[in-house]
Amino acid sequence: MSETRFSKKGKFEIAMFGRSNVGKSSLVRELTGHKVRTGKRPGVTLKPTIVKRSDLVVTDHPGFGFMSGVKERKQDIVKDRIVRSIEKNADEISLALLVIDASSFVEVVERWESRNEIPIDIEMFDFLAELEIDTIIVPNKMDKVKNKDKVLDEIVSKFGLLKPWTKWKYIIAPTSAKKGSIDTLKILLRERLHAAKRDDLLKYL
Ligand SMILES: Nc1nc2c(ncn2[C@@H]2O[C@H](COP(=O)(O)OP(=O)(O)O)[C@@H](O)[C@H]2O)c(=O)[nH]1
Ligand SMILES: [Mg+2]
Repeated sequence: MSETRFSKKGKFEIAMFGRSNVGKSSLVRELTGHKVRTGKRPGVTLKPTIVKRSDLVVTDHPGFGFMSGVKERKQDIVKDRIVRSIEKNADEISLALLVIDASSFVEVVERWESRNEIPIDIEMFDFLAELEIDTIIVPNKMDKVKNKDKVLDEIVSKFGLLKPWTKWKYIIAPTSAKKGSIDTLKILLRERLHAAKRDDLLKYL
């Protein structure tokens, strides 16, 4: 990670990505206290929601991937826009959060794999890595998961990371936004801010 990435414009931008309905807006609300609308009909907006707290900027991007009631073409537009926006702003993104629904992720990925397609979340993870953007995977909705360690092991495997998931705790933060359990994520965010010499922003998280 380069220092310049952080010092540019003096902002620390956390960019959130993920399919619709995984809990991105709920997480933004839990993290910042900002009342982002949640559970809204997905895929309607193309623009990210931006929450600013001094130099800390959280961008909640529209959900990519399948959305019921949204035309396929519109879904492609959303994905292309997100990809282009990441390419264009790569230098300004200090940290990306790739939010997934832990309770359905493995099943959804396997459905894509059975069609010989690259699951969109995996594609996005690889894309962020290619651009050398520091990325944290956030398996949300952990309250709906029974065998947590087993599911998290399966999740990291799907991203091409070796089990056990506990080896990857610096880039994986299981949460339950609905229950307000986001400590794992908060700890990682605080570590990233500290590493970027932005302790002045700790108070906003
Ligand atoms: N069970 C459970 N539901 C959640 C959790 N986080 C969000 N939700 C619900 O999932 C739905 C979508 O949440 P939202 O934040 O709007 O997702 P977004 O489309 O990714 O922004 C809402 O009904 C939330 O209440 C969670 O941790 N556990
Ligand atoms: Mg949302």
